[in-house]
Amino acid sequence: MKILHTSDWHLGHTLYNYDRTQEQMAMLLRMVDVVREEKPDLFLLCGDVYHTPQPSAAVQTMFTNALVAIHDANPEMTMVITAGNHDSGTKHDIFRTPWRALKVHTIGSVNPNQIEDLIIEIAGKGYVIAVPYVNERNMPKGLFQELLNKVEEKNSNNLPVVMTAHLTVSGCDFAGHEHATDYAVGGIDSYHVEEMGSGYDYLALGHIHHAQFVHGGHHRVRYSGTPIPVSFDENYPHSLTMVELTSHHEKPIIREVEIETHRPLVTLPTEGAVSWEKAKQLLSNFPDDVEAYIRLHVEVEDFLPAEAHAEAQLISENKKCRFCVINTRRLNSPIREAKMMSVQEFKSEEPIDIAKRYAEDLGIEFDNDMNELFQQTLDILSEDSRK
Ligand SMILES: [Mn+2]
Repeated sequence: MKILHTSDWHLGHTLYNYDRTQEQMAMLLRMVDVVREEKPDLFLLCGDVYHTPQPSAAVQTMFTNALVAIHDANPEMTMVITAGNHDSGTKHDIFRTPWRALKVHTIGSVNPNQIEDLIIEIAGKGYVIAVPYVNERNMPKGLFQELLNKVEEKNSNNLPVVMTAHLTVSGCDFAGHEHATDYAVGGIDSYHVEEMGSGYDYLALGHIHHAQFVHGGHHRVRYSGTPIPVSFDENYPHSLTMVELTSHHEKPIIREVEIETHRPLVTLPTEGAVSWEKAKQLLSNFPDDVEAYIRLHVEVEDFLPAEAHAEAQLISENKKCRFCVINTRRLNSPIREAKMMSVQEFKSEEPIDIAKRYAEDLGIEFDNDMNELFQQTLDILSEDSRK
């Protein structure tokens, strides 16, 4: 069984209010080409189809047209599309029935009384256990192993077994995810790879945007990463993953297929930060005809000049690049070493300590007034959550 594994398309994502339809279309066309060339038996899109639960009509049309084009590129192929934490699970299921006519299976949510709905058999080829994003509070206990056991019972021909999930597996590399809150908020908790059960031949993951094998997953547990960067910090090549499985209990053969970014996200300078004067120079030296998004990293003594943003806009006016944002770093504030934190570590932090660190990063003094204000806000919030 040959599998194309992708996730986190985030269709409809805008970058600093710039419309990204063009690049998203280019990515979708590339998907169609890869499917035509590779002729996979199974196409897996493991969550975060859209960037928001309420995508516009135009974005939904773009996606549904792309699905039909991908199907047409290899009509024998089965497609399995699960919802991610950015998607609306219920909306994801609306067209479940008509999509089946094109061998497209949409899985938006888990019904604990009908978990066998998550098992898709591809006749003579293999099994897919399609688990969408599930808020940890609603995740049925032992769901993964129960599903794997159900498949094991049916699988008398020793066909390959693939499972999907949209979640964080602990110990993976968060590169590209700027805010730790991406994991802690929205109910995304991290799972140990052992909690995902045993009995699958390949575990196709979505949620983390950097393509990678999961540590401890014996080279059969993998995030495909985003095919198109969603943030400036995703400054690595983007790809989809091709997997070949011969039979149950055999090692998968895995390779990446690079997806070129149509309009790259560029940070100037590429490392560190420079003065505002130097940053302006870098921006004006940026080639006129290169389509890119630009972020500037600027070192300041106190604050950026008020007109800095307008100045940068003016410099890029006659260029094809799109100026997005200026990130500042204060010269005199001691630069704390960036610290990698696990979700557990982050959760054990007191909110006030996180706020204090944030203030420190911004160069704001966290005085008694701030302290009090923060405490009051926390009290209001905790009262609200009790209602
Ligand atoms: Mn995502």
